[in-house]
Amino acid sequence: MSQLILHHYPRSPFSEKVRTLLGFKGLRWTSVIIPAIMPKPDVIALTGGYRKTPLLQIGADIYCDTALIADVLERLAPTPTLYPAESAGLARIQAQWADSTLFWTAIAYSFQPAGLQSIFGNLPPEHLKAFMADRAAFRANAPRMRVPEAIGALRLYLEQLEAQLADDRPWLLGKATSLADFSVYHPLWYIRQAAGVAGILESYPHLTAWMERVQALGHGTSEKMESGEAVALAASSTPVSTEGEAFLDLHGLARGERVTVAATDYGVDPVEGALVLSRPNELAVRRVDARAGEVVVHFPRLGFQVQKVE
Ligand SMILES: N[C@@H](CCC(=O)N[C@@H](CS)C(=O)NCC(=O)O)C(=O)O
Repeated sequence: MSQLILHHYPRSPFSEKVRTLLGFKGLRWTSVIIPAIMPKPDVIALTGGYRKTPLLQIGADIYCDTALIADVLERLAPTPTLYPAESAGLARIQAQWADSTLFWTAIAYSFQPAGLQSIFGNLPPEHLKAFMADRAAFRANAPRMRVPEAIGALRLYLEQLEAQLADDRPWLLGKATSLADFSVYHPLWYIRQAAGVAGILESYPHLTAWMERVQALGHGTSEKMESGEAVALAASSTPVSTEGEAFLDLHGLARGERVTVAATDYGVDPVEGALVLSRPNELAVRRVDARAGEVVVHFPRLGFQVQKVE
């Protein structure tokens, strides 16, 4: 199996989603810790602009966004599956809801003063200020909730999730684990980090027992690498060939045309390159970086937009 390099940092909920996916699949991986705020020169050398966390690197192929990373891990290690036949569609839909709606509700809820104190209490005030300034720019388009709305919405969501587990099923969609478990888990894991406001979870016994089950899947086995080494590894690797792949054209673009690809929700920094892959669920651009060399940067189709560079 190719070397799986996860670029992440400990407190990142979407990174926790992927760490737990790696545990579920029992994979060995390489851990590169990246900064939580800009500047991130080694991340940008690899992606060409995309700055969200986490990234999966396999040689000179860089996979952005955890929806795609989940699919890549499924391709590489199909068992145990994230998409059980009886609930694959539902798993993707519940995961998409959790990665957007539940996630932003959990963030707004956790950023109450008592939650902030638990998460950032040990940070010097200037670091907290730098973090908040970074996120204000990053979140330009993200939904914003105030605390009372976040509390109200979170209670309802937790009740709904508790009801989903009330028949003593082990996993959200039944007997089999699915992607839904990992996407619902990471926002609730973040609330747990916000210890001062995490008590809300204790009113939901099925949900807390389910969280223990997800946590028990672990994080697989990892070894550390410095980010500069990961950039050098990209430079000395060749991206996987995309020749001969069917090319789904929805934009009036030919293979190899210069485009930008950017997220449509938040963290919308564009990545420019030649469009070399256009699958129903995945896009990729090839770019040449002064430090990382020739890399192919991959994105899921959902949540991203492609624009021709004139
Ligand atoms: N849709 C993205 C969301 C990723 C995301 O929002 N990650 C957060 C951290 S958990 C982030 O990028 N924060 C800013 C940063 O790390 O620079 C995914 O599934 O990977």
